[in-house]
Amino acid sequence: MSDEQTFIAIKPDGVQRGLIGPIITRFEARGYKLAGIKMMTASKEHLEKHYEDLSSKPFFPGLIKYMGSGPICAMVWEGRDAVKTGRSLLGATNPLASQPGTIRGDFAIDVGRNVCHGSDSVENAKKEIALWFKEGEVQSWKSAQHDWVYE
Ligand code: YYY
Ligand code: MG
Repeated sequence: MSDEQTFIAIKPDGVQRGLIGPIITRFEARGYKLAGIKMMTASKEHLEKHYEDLSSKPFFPGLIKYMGSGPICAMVWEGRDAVKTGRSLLGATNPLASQPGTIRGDFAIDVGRNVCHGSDSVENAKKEIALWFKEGEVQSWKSAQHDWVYE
């Protein structure tokens, strides 16, 4: 299937550091298709919902504060195995454990400033896309490159 979607977000540090272009370039160059994109400063309630599974973690309050500290670039990327491959493009949660060549491995040092988010399962991708995007904000379109990316 080539229409799997994942939710990828460039966090406030990634936006401030001018990394929107480089991060988008990696997904585009790999062959993924951008189905939705917007800038959004998320409310505390929105972020608490997004990270609800982590609410008992000691880093949770700091994570919510950092994520709400400025605009986020929220995106939906589409293509075969987009969730799993999206995670591998991002690298490990802790940038110091990320391989060079990954986004976090090339652009980040601190786990609390790891520049990007990616859904960790197809089920969570669906939930996150529904949380961050309204009906009509995600486009269904055929890329002219499709038959050059997929056999
Ligand atoms: O999915 P991913 O972003 O790679 O990691 P999660 O375990 O979902 O944690 C979400 C977010 O929390 C992570 O990107 C940074 C932050 N965080 C942290 O500040 N300190 C930790 N020890 C673990 C995670
Ligand atoms: Mg996660």
